[in-house]
Amino acid sequence: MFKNVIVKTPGKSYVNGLTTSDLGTPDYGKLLEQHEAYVEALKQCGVEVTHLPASEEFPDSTFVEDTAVLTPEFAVITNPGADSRNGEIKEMESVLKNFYEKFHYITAPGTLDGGDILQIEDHFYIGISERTNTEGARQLKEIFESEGYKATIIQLKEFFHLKTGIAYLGDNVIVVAGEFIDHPDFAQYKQIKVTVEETYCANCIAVNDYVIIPKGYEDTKRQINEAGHKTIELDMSEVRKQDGGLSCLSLRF
Ligand code: CIR
Repeated sequence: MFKNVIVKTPGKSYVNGLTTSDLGTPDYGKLLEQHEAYVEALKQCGVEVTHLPASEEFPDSTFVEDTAVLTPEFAVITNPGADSRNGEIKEMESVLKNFYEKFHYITAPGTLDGGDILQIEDHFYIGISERTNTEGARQLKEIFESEGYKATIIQLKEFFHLKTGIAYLGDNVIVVAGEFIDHPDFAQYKQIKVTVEETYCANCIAVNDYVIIPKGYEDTKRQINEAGHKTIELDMSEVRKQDGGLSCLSLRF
C-alpha cells in the first residue's frame, strides 16, 4: 500500500521544457486542470499528498519521479541525466528529509532518472537510456543489492524511459508495450500486452485499489479491468506533449 505521494505544480516555464514529441506547445491552463485532476485521482486512491509549489527555473520539475527512487527503508537521490533538470534534486532531497532518515546518492559520472526504475516486489529493474548511463545503473544496482533487494539492468532500445513502456499492477501482473513484450527479463510475469496504437497507456500507475490510466485507450483499459482492477482515466494530452506520463508526475511511497 502507498501512504504518501509527492507532486509538484507545473510552472509557466513548463511550455519551454524538454521534449522530443511533435505534438505542439502545451496549453498551460489546460495542463493545470489536468494536474489538478491527477492530484484528485491520487486522493481518491487514499494517499496523503505533499504538494510542492511551482519552480519557474526548472521547466520540467513537475516530473518529480525523476529526482528520487524510494523504498520503504531508504531514499535514493538521483543524478538526472539532463543538465537543465539536475538542480531539481536539491528541493526533493530536503522534502524527503521529512520522510526518510537513510539516503543514498547517485553521483557523477553516473546519471540516472527515476523514470528508468521499476519496482516489482523486491526486485528493481533499472533501464539504461538516454538519461540513465551504465555507471548510474551500476551504482543503483549496488545500492539495492547492499540493501537486500534484487536488481536487473535492462538496456533500452527505443523507449525514452523504462517506465514509458512497462508498469507493475501487483499480483505478478505487468503491463507491457513495444520492446518489453516477451522480453526475457520479464518472462516470469503475467503480461497485459498493449497494442502499438495504445503504447502511451503502458505508462499507468497502480495506486492501492486503483490503476490510473490515460484516457482514450479502450483495449488496454478493458484488459486491465478484466484482470480485476478498477481504473481511473485521466486526460494527459498536455503532459504527453512534453514526453511525460502518469508515473512521471509523482513519487509514490
Ligand atoms: C524530460 O524530458 O525530462 C521531461 N520533459 C519529461 C520527463 C518524463 N519523466 C518520466 O518519464 N519519468
